[in-house]
Amino acid sequence: MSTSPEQPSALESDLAAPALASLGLAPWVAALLRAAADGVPARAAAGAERRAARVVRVDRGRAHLATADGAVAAATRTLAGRRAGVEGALVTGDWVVWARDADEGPAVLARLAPATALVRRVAQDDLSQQQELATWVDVVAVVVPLDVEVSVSRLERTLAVAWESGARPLVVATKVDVVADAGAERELLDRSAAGAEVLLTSKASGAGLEELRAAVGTGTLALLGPSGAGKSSLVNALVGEEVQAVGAVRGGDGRGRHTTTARELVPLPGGGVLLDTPGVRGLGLWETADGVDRAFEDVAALAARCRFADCSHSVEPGCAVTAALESGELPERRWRSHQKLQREAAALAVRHDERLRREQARAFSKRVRLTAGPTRHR
Ligand SMILES: Nc1nc2c(ncn2[C@@H]2O[C@H](COP(=O)(O)OP(=O)(O)OP(=O)(O)O)[C@@H](O)[C@H]2O)c(=O)[nH]1
Ligand SMILES: [Mg+2]
Ligand SMILES: [Zn+2]
Repeated sequence: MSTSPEQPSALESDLAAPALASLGLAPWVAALLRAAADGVPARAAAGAERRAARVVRVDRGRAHLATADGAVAAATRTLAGRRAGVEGALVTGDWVVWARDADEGPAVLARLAPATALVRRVAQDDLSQQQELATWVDVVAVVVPLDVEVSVSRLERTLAVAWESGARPLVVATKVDVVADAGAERELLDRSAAGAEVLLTSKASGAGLEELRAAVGTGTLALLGPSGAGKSSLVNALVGEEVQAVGAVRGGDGRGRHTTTARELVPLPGGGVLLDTPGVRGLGLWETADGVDRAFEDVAALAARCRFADCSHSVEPGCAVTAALESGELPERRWRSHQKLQREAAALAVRHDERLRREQARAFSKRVRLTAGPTRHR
């Protein structure tokens, strides 16, 4: 399709639209979208104008797109999309090229390979798989509620996920208004955050909200944390309106009931986007060796100082980890949770390899059956 010089294409006007800019469209992402649109084969959605959009939410079978002129729901599987060779499932946060197909309506024709992605390792029975949860996130805020005792191991696990995403991790403590000694909480969080910045916030007092707003900037900030932590409350506080439902905390254990049920992008007035998420469960299955190392940079740095490269940090002479445990430089509890996470990551990797091995064995036996062919049908 050729464009006259006076009349910008629909895609170019999208890429210049304030609506997409406020959804975090950076110039370099616009360039990628341009290239992706050029790459869509002509036979996919022939004649329809290519447009740009961001996926704000994905329901069963439908991707809700924010476009330059409003919300559009596109089927996640379309013939046009298949012709265009769209790869991978659509995920909240995706930047896509789409068009109104004459038969199928709005159809996604290209999905940018994400620069950053929140990923969950799911282990089901004997399978382990990666599942993308959200993409194109600039900051991952690990949300820690202060109305219950801080779970340092959960913080560390979630930070591992944050590091692995490729985005900048941030620790956001909530409900600081209910805390007697905020200084002590900050100290604990600073110690466990392995270099990530820590913000203490409260929707009740407004503490820390300006800093959080500044951390979003014009990018995308994802809120990750347990149910009832106050993620949606933070969204509402920054939007200045009750856009997200907020749940009541059950008496006693301070735990909420999963009020938010979908991952959803919420644009902020003045630019920038928040990603609200449902409380995360089963974080024990998210770890990877890489993420663990980055969440435990202090431990990794110690281990690098051991005399033996393959030190098991138990009986070896010149072990920097044992020395740091003895001197108290490395808290016992932190070391134990590092060990636990590493074991889980290792177990997951083994399950993954096991699955690969079985898949290869299956493919092989299928080939053998095929070549053996006719002799089997007597
Ligand atoms: N005291 C106090 N309570 C808060 C604060 N922020 C949130 N809460 C309360 O915490 C409860 C849970 O808040 P939500 O925002 O729904 O929590 P969530 O993290 O979105 O929970 P899910 O959607 O279930 O994952 C609600 O009762 C809020 O009123 C705060 O700053 N101070
Ligand atoms: Mg919520
Ligand atoms: Zn050692």
